[in-house]
Amino acid sequence: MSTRQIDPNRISEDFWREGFVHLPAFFDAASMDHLNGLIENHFGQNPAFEHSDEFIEKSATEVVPWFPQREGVGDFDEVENDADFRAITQAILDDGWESQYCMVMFSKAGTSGQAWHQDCPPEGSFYNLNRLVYTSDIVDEIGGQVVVKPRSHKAGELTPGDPHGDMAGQVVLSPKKGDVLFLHGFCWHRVLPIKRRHRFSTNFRSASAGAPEDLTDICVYRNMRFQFSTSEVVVDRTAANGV
Ligand SMILES: O=C(O)CCC(=O)C(=O)O
Ligand SMILES: [Fe+2]
Repeated sequence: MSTRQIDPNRISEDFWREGFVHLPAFFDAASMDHLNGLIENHFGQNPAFEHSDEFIEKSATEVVPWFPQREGVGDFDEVENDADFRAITQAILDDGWESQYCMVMFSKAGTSGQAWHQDCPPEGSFYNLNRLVYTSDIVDEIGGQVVVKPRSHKAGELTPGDPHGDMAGQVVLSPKKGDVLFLHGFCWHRVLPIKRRHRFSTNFRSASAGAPEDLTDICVYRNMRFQFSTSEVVVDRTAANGV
């Protein structure tokens, strides 16, 4: 039985108003330490980047993904199957929602984090729900804070502009070990540069009923739309950017 005091409907209301909800101390430290150890082991200290140089340069995004469940690592299932975690997801996405995958994202010290983006094009009727779990603290000395623009999930396409520039109204979040961040895929967000050590987040991505599997294949940045499956810039937005 869970000892958490949560009201999934209230959380869902906050989520739909703001485009995100940050829930502190949701998972206990011992299970987070266990997952964090697996992640550290998997990546070692210096993993290779899988993306092309063009992507890294244009997107100003440097992350290395890992899909543990696809490799038969079952330890992450406990988070995914947590009853409260699922109840909140159900309240937000309603019947028919599905888990897409569990993706750990690794960033090395000295890398640029992630530029402003939307995980999928906002003109479609489907969207992804990021369910980000933090297995270690995101602290100012290390960097890698998550920046969100509240209510932007209803504001249409991310505006062109400086990929990493500050935006009016932005909120900087520093999730701690065991925190969960529910984040709408249309909500404008970025990750600040990683100054020291390395940084992880683990995303139990899900989507509403009927969403296609390749929903997040095209990501919207301030200077382009990028398609991961083909490694192509499908829309160049630099003219609109004035850059
Ligand atoms: O790593 C994070 O904290 C945010 C990652 C992100 O942009 C996403 O999961 O869509
Ligand atoms: Fe994202």
